[in-house]
Amino acid sequence: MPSMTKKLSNPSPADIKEEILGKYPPKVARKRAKQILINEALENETPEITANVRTIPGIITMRGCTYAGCKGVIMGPTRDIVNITHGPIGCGFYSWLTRRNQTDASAPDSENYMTYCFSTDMQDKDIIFGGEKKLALAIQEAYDLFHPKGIAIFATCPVGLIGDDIHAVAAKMKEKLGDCNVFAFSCEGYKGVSQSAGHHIANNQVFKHLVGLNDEKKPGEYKISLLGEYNIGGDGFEIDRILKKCGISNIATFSGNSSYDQFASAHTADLNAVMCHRSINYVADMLETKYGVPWIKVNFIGAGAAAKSLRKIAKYFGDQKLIDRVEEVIAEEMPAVQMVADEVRPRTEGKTAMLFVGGSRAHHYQELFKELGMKTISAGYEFAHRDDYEGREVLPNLKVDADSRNIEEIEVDPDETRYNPRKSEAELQALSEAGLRFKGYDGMIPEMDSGTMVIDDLNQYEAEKLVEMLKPDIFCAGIKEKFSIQKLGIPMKQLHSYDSGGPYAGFRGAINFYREIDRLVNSKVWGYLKAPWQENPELSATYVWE
Ligand code: CFM
Repeated sequence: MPSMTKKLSNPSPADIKEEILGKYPPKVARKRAKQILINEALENETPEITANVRTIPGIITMRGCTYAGCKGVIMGPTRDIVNITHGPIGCGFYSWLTRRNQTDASAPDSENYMTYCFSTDMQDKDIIFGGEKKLALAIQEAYDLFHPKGIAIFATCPVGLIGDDIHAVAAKMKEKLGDCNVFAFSCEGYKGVSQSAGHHIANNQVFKHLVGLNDEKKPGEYKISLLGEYNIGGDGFEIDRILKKCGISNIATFSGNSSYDQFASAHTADLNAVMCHRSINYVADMLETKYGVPWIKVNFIGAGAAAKSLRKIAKYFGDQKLIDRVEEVIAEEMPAVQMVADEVRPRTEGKTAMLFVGGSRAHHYQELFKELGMKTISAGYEFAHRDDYEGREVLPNLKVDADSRNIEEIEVDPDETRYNPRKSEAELQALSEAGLRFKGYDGMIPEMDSGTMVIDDLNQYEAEKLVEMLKPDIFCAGIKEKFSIQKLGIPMKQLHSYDSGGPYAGFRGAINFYREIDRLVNSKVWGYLKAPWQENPELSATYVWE
């Protein structure tokens, strides 16, 4: 196909932006211009980007829907809650085992419903006459079969359109069943502009219906909860291995390899460590307001970042025994990481990467690329908000539009009996002065070099243009992008599902990542993408009668 790209030998970011926008009608171009940012060092401030706004109809976005964010992302990784999709069978089917969140159900008494697909399988007549009765029957059937501790109901688009009252059905069934916690999520696919709205809807309900149900004291000296870690490709297993080695107890992971009881006990931890800021930061705030548990931002993607995060946790508890143990663990783990980094680095140094992932990985994975000596030349989130780009300082200035107003914000007050500030104001102050930052996140933009391109809600057309013009050595995104990028002759790494690989978190994860990226960016196969006759049409033939 003839390419419309102007032949620029060394296009500047401004040329690229102009070229991309040039294809759009003026109104679309004006809107996209605010979501395509050329990073520059401004005096004391971070450049502003537009984010968390509707995708323009007709554009092939990389985003998913609100139901996906709720049912798939937040509730998907919990093994012992039965998740029933109330809707046509397609929604249940396509969200069945498609995210690579892993679980460990090896204990003899651990239930695992993740391998099942539960759906009310709505038909035309249910759309016309209402689906509430069918939903109640489905809940009863799941209960009779499995007797789970909890049943969660997820609304799909048609359920919202016909007005089934899923919360009333859930409340009625909870009362009827007696020993099963039934709750529902109004997470219709169209409810928000992306899956981010689904995270919020899910987390609010988890906070209302699950967190705080179990006050029993869990064993452990240093108790944390890990917020926003979903155990994709076993990342959570590796983080748990490291924490355990350090003597840190993980009370609850939201929600990788989690269970009903972990959510119920989360409020008993003494610190919340936030991995994915986008999907869960408000839960950290709510846990602090209601129960007095402070939070810090961590990142276990990248060996250096993992070591830094462990040191932060140790600093918070302030116990010399833990501080020393963390140093010992880092000293034990790092040589193997360093050995592979040293081996690979001569082959990866100076190569370039582009990262377009949901809401935190496009930032976190820049750490791993830095450890390989690679430069991230363009990155963006599918659905993150301005605070994930520019830092939490912008939170008070965020515009509340009709779409964000649609998503419930729950009011939380200190719990009358269980609010217990884990550190006094003076202790928190002293820790902050010693360099430990609470509730802090600076976002992705300040950490990227000037002249790099930060693009929100990238679409297929823009992805192809970027790759054509900047020719990165690797492009990271998801399955929807994979093959169109590979057809352009650029290796593509899935950073949602990790293509069947992983873990990439922690120390062992870093080693896995270094080796895979080395293989990808140095493979010769990309040079053979064009058939010989496309490059050099030298064969000729004549018809016999000529
Ligand atoms: Fe958080 Fe995630 Fe992400 Fe996310 Fe996701 Fe994911 Fe992601 Mo896919 S919770 S924002 S909604 S880190 S499923 S584990 S990889 S888009 S960058």
